[in-house]
Amino acid sequence: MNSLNDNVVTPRREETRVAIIGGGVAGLTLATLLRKSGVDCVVLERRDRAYVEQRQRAGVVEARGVDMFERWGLADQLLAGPVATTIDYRVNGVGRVFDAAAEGRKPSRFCTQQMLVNNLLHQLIDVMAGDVRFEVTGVTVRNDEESRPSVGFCDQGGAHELECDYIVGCDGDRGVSRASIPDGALTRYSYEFGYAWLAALVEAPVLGHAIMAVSDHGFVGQLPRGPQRSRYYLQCALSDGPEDWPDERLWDEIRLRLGDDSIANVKVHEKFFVPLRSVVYSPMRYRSLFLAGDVAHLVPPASAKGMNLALFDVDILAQALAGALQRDDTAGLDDYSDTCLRRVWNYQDFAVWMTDTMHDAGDPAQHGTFRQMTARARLGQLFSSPTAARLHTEYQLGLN
Ligand code: RFL
Repeated sequence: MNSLNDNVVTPRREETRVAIIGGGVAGLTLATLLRKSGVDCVVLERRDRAYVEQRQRAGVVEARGVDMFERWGLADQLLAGPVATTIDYRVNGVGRVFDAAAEGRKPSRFCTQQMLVNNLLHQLIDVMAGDVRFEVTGVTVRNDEESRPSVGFCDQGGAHELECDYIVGCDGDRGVSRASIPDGALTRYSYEFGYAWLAALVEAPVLGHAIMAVSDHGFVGQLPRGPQRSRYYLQCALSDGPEDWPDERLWDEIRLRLGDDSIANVKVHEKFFVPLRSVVYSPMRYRSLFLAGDVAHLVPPASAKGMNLALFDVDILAQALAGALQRDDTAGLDDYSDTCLRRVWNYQDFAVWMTDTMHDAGDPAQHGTFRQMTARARLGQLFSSPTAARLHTEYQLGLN
């Protein structure tokens, strides 16, 4: 019961094993895996369910993620959509289709982040009766040596103090969990690429293969976002905003960069701008608080790996938490940060490769004509060198 005393609200005390801050793809997947393992947890999400359900971002669950959901017995419930193995890499309008399929490996699948999140919400809340609190405010983290870890928050019922064994921060780059860690405890590594992407969700499907195209006018990509829609990404200046990109200019640039005059203007549902940057925080743990997903690392969207890295983190963490809480074996938790960061750095390197190659090979104003030609040679290797093709396939499938 809440009690009021001189305007001081006594929070209602609650208990769980794992308190998860953030109900995006990382938090919801972790909670679903923990429920599957029989570990009690509560997800605290600041937005309402409708908002979380409609937030659109990634499009492909890599092959490793597909394997992971199969291993947890959740692939049929969570993944939908056709297989995704091909990318049309175009240079000045001339396309070559790269097939990222490997013998004996299951393919990646088109499954938009929105579709995955909707399926997770249904599975976790409606099927498994999981505990997700939406629209919470004022989340605070208590993670010291003196007391049991706990998370404070408010909802319509008042103030709560959720005691737990472990706290997991899945609250993205601007959340409160990482901010609760004292200065100096984590190292931040970052790199700014110096340009941005305009992302435009449009009412037109991808016809054929996903496209990543460079031209002398800059980068443009077109990636599937469901049966009726696709997202175009266009390289633009960091300072660009919506006023610089009316729909007419958007379509003119798409036609110019793809070298295809037959593309018609169709409805544009949304436009937003993403600065291209890479960030890593190390280690991904502070005492009883673990970080997973975007709160610990950001990759530029050219790599299409942010959601997939988040899925890897929570796969490792769910197993480690179950080991600690059910078998008193904390080895998995002790290794968590090193295990994830090894993979994160591999994919940061892949993201730098993709981002530099797809932009240097385009507009020579980027890094000059010499780097334009070396980047085009690098892209060409994917089609002439089986060794280069094999490494690229491994990265696309998420095997590194
Ligand atoms: P999310 O999905 O941002 O979820 C964080 C959640 O935490 C909540 N939150 C709080 N809750 C309670 N209290 C607080 N104080 C809170 N602060 C925040 C938020 O409301 C939210 O619900 O992070 P998460 O779970 O770590 O998942 C990461 C992925 O969303 C992200 O990496 C991907 O979307 C990145 N990404 C892509 N990844 C891919 O694997 N393939 C792609 O093709 C791909 N394309 C993209 C992308 C990201 C993009 N943007 C928007 C930068 C394309 C774009 C344009």
